[in-house]
Amino acid sequence: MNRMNKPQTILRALAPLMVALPLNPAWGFEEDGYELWLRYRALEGAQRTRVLAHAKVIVAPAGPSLTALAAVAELHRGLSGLVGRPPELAREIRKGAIVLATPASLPAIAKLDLDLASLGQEGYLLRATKVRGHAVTLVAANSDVGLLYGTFALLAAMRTGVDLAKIDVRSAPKVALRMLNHWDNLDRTIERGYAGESIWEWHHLPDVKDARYVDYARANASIGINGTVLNNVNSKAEMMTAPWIAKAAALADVFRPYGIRVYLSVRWSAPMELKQTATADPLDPAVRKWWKDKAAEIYKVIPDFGGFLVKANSEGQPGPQDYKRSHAEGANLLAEAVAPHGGLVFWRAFVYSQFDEEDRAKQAYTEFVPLDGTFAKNVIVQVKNGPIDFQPREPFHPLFGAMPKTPLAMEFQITKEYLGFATHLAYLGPMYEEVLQADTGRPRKGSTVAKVIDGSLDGNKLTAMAGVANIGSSRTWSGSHFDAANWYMFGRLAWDPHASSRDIARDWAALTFSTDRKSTEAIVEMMMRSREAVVDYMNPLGLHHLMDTGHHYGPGPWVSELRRPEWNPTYYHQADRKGIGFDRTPKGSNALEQYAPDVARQWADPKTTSDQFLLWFHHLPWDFRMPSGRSLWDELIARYDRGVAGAGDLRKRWDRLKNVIDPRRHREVREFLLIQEQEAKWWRDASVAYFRSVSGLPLPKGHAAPPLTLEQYKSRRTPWAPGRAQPY
Ligand code: BDP
Repeated sequence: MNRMNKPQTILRALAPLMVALPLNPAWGFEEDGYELWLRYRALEGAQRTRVLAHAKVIVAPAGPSLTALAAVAELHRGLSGLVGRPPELAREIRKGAIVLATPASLPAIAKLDLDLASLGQEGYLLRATKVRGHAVTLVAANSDVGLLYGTFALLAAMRTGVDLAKIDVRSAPKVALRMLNHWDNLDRTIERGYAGESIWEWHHLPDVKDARYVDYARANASIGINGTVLNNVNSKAEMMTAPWIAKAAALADVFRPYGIRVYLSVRWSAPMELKQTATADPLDPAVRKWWKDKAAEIYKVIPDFGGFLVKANSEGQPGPQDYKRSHAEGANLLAEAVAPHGGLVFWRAFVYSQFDEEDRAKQAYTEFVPLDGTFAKNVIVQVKNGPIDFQPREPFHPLFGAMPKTPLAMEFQITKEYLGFATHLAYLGPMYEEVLQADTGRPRKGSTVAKVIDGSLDGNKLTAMAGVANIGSSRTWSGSHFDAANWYMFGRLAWDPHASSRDIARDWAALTFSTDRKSTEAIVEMMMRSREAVVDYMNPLGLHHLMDTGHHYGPGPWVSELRRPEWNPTYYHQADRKGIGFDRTPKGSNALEQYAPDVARQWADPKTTSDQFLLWFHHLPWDFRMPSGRSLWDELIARYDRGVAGAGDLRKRWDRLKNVIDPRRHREVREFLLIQEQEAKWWRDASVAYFRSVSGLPLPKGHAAPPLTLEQYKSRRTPWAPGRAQPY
C-alpha cells in the first residue's frame, strides 16, 4: 500500500474538510436546510413510543387518486424517519391504524358525527376515535387534497409532541386561493430573487422533470398553497408560445397531485409582439379572438390551468391604457377568454405611471376605485399590502375597504427586496399581521384588512392571497435558513389570515430547528424582534424608499438625479434644513383622503399618528417634540442606533444557541447575522451622515458620528448586487 493510501494519512489530509462532510459525530449528519420544515428525524423516548402505538398501519382510501397516494407516500416517508420503519399498508381497519377517509371512500365515517360539511373542499379533521370498533387516528376530509393537508398536519403533530391518543384538530382554509407568484425569468434569473437561479429548469423542460419539483410541491402542500404563477409579472411574449406552454404543462403535471394549479403571467402586448395581431387593443375583435384561442390552446394541455396574472400600464409595461381603455376593459378581455374553462384573471393594482404627477401612493386608488363593480366575475384585483412598494413598513393600502364590489387579493412580498435580501434575518410575520389586522374603518369599525381578504366583510367567495416567492435553487431554497420561515408563514397566513404570526413562528422553529421548548422560544423571540430592527436601521419613523437605485441594495437617501421625481429617495423623505417627511395631509398630497374618515382623522394630526407612520404622513420640523420628549432629530438618530443594537442583539441571541442547533446551520446563520450587523451599521452611518448634512444639526450626546464622510458612503457602488430587474 502506498503511503498516501493509508487510512490515517487520508483522514489527516481530509481533516480541514471534516466540518463540511455530511457525517458529523455529534449530530449524525449535517443539516443543510433542504428539507425545510419537513425534517423527519428519529423521535426519542415517550413520543416515539406513542407514535409507534398510533401508526402501525395506514389504511388508504380504496382505488386511491394520485393525491391520496401522495398522502400515503408522505406518511411512509415521515414515519420511516420518525420511528425508523415505514408502517404497513392495510385494507382492513385495525387498532392503531391511521385511517385516511372521505365520506365517499368510507361511508362509515358519516355516522361519526364529524361535521365534515363545515370543512369545505380543502379542510381536514384529525381525530383519535373509533371506526368500526377499532381505536384509530382518523384523517378525514371531503376531498383527497384535504386528506393530503391533514396528513402533513398529522406528521407535524407527531413531531411537536401532540398526544395522539387525544388528538382532535379541525382546520379549513379561510381564503380560497393561496398563491405563490414567482418572478422567474425565462433565462432562469429571478427578479428580486436572492436564492440563486430559478428552480424551473426551463431549458430541460418539458422532457426533464427535476426531482426538486416534487419537493417544491410537497413543501407548498404542507402549508396549504394551492396555486403558483410560474413566471415574472414583467413577462415575455414567448411565454404564450406552444413550446413554453408545454413546459408549464409539464410542471402542472407534477404539481396536480399536490393540489397546486399553475398560472401564468402574461405580457399585455403578446399577440402583437408575436406578430399575430396588428394591435393589442382589448376591444379589437382580432385581439379578443387571439386570447380566446390562446386560452383554449392552454387548457388543452393544462386542463386545470388557473389563469392569468397581469401587470399592465405600470413601470413601463404595456397595457390597455395604451389604447385609451381602462384596466377593467383589459381585465375583462382576458376574463372572457378563460371563463369558458373556469379560469381566473388576477389583475394587479400596482400601477403608477412615469407620466403622472400625483403622489405615487395615491395613483392606484385614483385609477381603480372608479372601476369598482365593472370587472367580470372571474377577475380578482391584486393589491400590494401598502400603497408604495413592499417597504419595511407601510400603512395598509387604501384600496382595501374601498372596492366592496370587487374581489381583492392581498399581494405580499416574501422575497426581501427591501428588507436586506437573503442575508438579513427579518421574519415578516409581524409585518403581514400588522397589515391584516389593520382596521380599514369601512364600511364600519372593525372592518379589518383580513376580513376583506377572507371575503367575510362583503360576502365575497372569490378570495385570494399571493406572495412573491423567495424560492430559488439554493440548497436552503430561500437563500437562508430563516427566510424559509417567511415562505412557511405566508402559507399559514394565507390559510388563516387571522392567525398569530408568533404561533406560526413557534411551529416553524420547532419543525425546523428544535422541539426543545426553551430553544424554540429563544428562536421565536429573535424572529419576532427581527423586522422591527430592520425598520429601525433602514427606514425609521415612517421613512420609506431610501434604498440605492436599481438593485435596491444598501442606502441611497441622497439619490436625487433620476429622471422622474418619484424614482428618487429625496422625493420620499423631503428632508431639508428645516425638517423631514412626506406631507400626505390636506396641506400636502392629501393621500389621507383615500382612507375612511376615522382612520384619516387619526393620521391627520402628528400628535395622534403612530410614530410608525409619522414621516409617511407628515413633514415636520426637526425640533418637533416626540412622545419620548426628544426632538424629532434626536429621535431619528436614536432609532437608527436602536436598529444597529437590534441587529447585534440577534447575533448574540443566536450565539447562545450554539449547543442546541446543529453546527452547520448554526454556522451559516451566524455568518449571515454578522453581515446583517455590518450592513445595519452601514445603513445607519450612511443615513445619519446624509441627514446630518441636510439638517446641519449636531448628533445628540452618546451617539457616535459616522466613521466615514458622506462622500465615501455615496461612492460605495454595488452594481452587480443580485436580483436586479431585466431591462424591459
Ligand atoms: C417593485 C420591484 C420590481 C417589480 C415591481 C412589481 O422593484 O422589480 O417589477 O415591484 O411589483 O418593487 O411589479
